[in-house]
Amino acid sequence: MINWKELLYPYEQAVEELLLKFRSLDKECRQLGMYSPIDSVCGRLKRPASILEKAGRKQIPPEKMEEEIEDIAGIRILCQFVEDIPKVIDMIRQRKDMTVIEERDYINHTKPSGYRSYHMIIRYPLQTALGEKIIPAEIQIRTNAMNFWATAEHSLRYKYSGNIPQQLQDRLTNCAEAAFRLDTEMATIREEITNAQRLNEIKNHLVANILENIHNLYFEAELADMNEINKEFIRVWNGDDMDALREFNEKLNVMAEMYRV
Ligand code: 0O2
Repeated sequence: MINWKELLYPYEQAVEELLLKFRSLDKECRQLGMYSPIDSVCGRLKRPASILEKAGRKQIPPEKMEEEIEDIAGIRILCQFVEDIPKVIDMIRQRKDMTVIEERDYINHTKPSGYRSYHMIIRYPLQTALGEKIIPAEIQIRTNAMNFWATAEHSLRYKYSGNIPQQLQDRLTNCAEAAFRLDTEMATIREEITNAQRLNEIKNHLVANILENIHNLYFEAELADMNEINKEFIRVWNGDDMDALREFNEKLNVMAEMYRV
């Protein structure tokens, strides 16, 4: 009898650590004002029924399941654009806290089903209460469009136990082609989109600084001055002019410094 709770615990730990690491990497890139090729990260543990089904299909004996089923722990990294995928792949290849042992490129070699994604099989050293345990894990890297299609197809495959009716299969094939076209079209306006997103991030950062400065000035400045500052903030904010926001923030920085002295 397999003790699933005990068997899956280290894999669950590995998924949590990997999620944290890739989310932190994304956050750090953004905080440093660098472009992050990661849009979002999610993870899952393979369900016991799915582990047993795969073990049966690949004739893996129970004692070898942990070693030979490499996607018990899985994380998925979603990208906005196809061009971001090689950047994520490089980031993973360069990491010192995991070893890539296999890569499967279903983007350049689309599966007959229409499935597109890049898979990396890694070995992740997990520090457990009983010492180090090397955990195999699968990282799937794909765009949001590829994911939209794969998630829908996965649900249908599950519903029809792998035998999707031909008519539905044909429609899925059309949808896969549409997802591919969407990725191709998005690539043509990638620079426009990333520039706009970057500008938004800079603006949000600036406004957060301004609000923090205003908050701190409430403790130091005269009420009349604060009323003026609030009015000016509303005017600058409504004007939607980055330079004016920057100048206003600078002015508040100087004021905060003066009060500090
Ligand atoms: P789960 O647990 O539901 O996520 P396989 O023999 O295909 O089971 P293998 O050899 O590890 O396994 O192959 P592969 O194809 O590199 O990776 C399997 C995983 O990739 C699948 O997990 C899916 O998440 C995804 N995948 C592969 N092919 C397809 C496809 O045609 N459609 C969709 N939607 N996803 C696919 P599982 O087994 O479904 O497990």
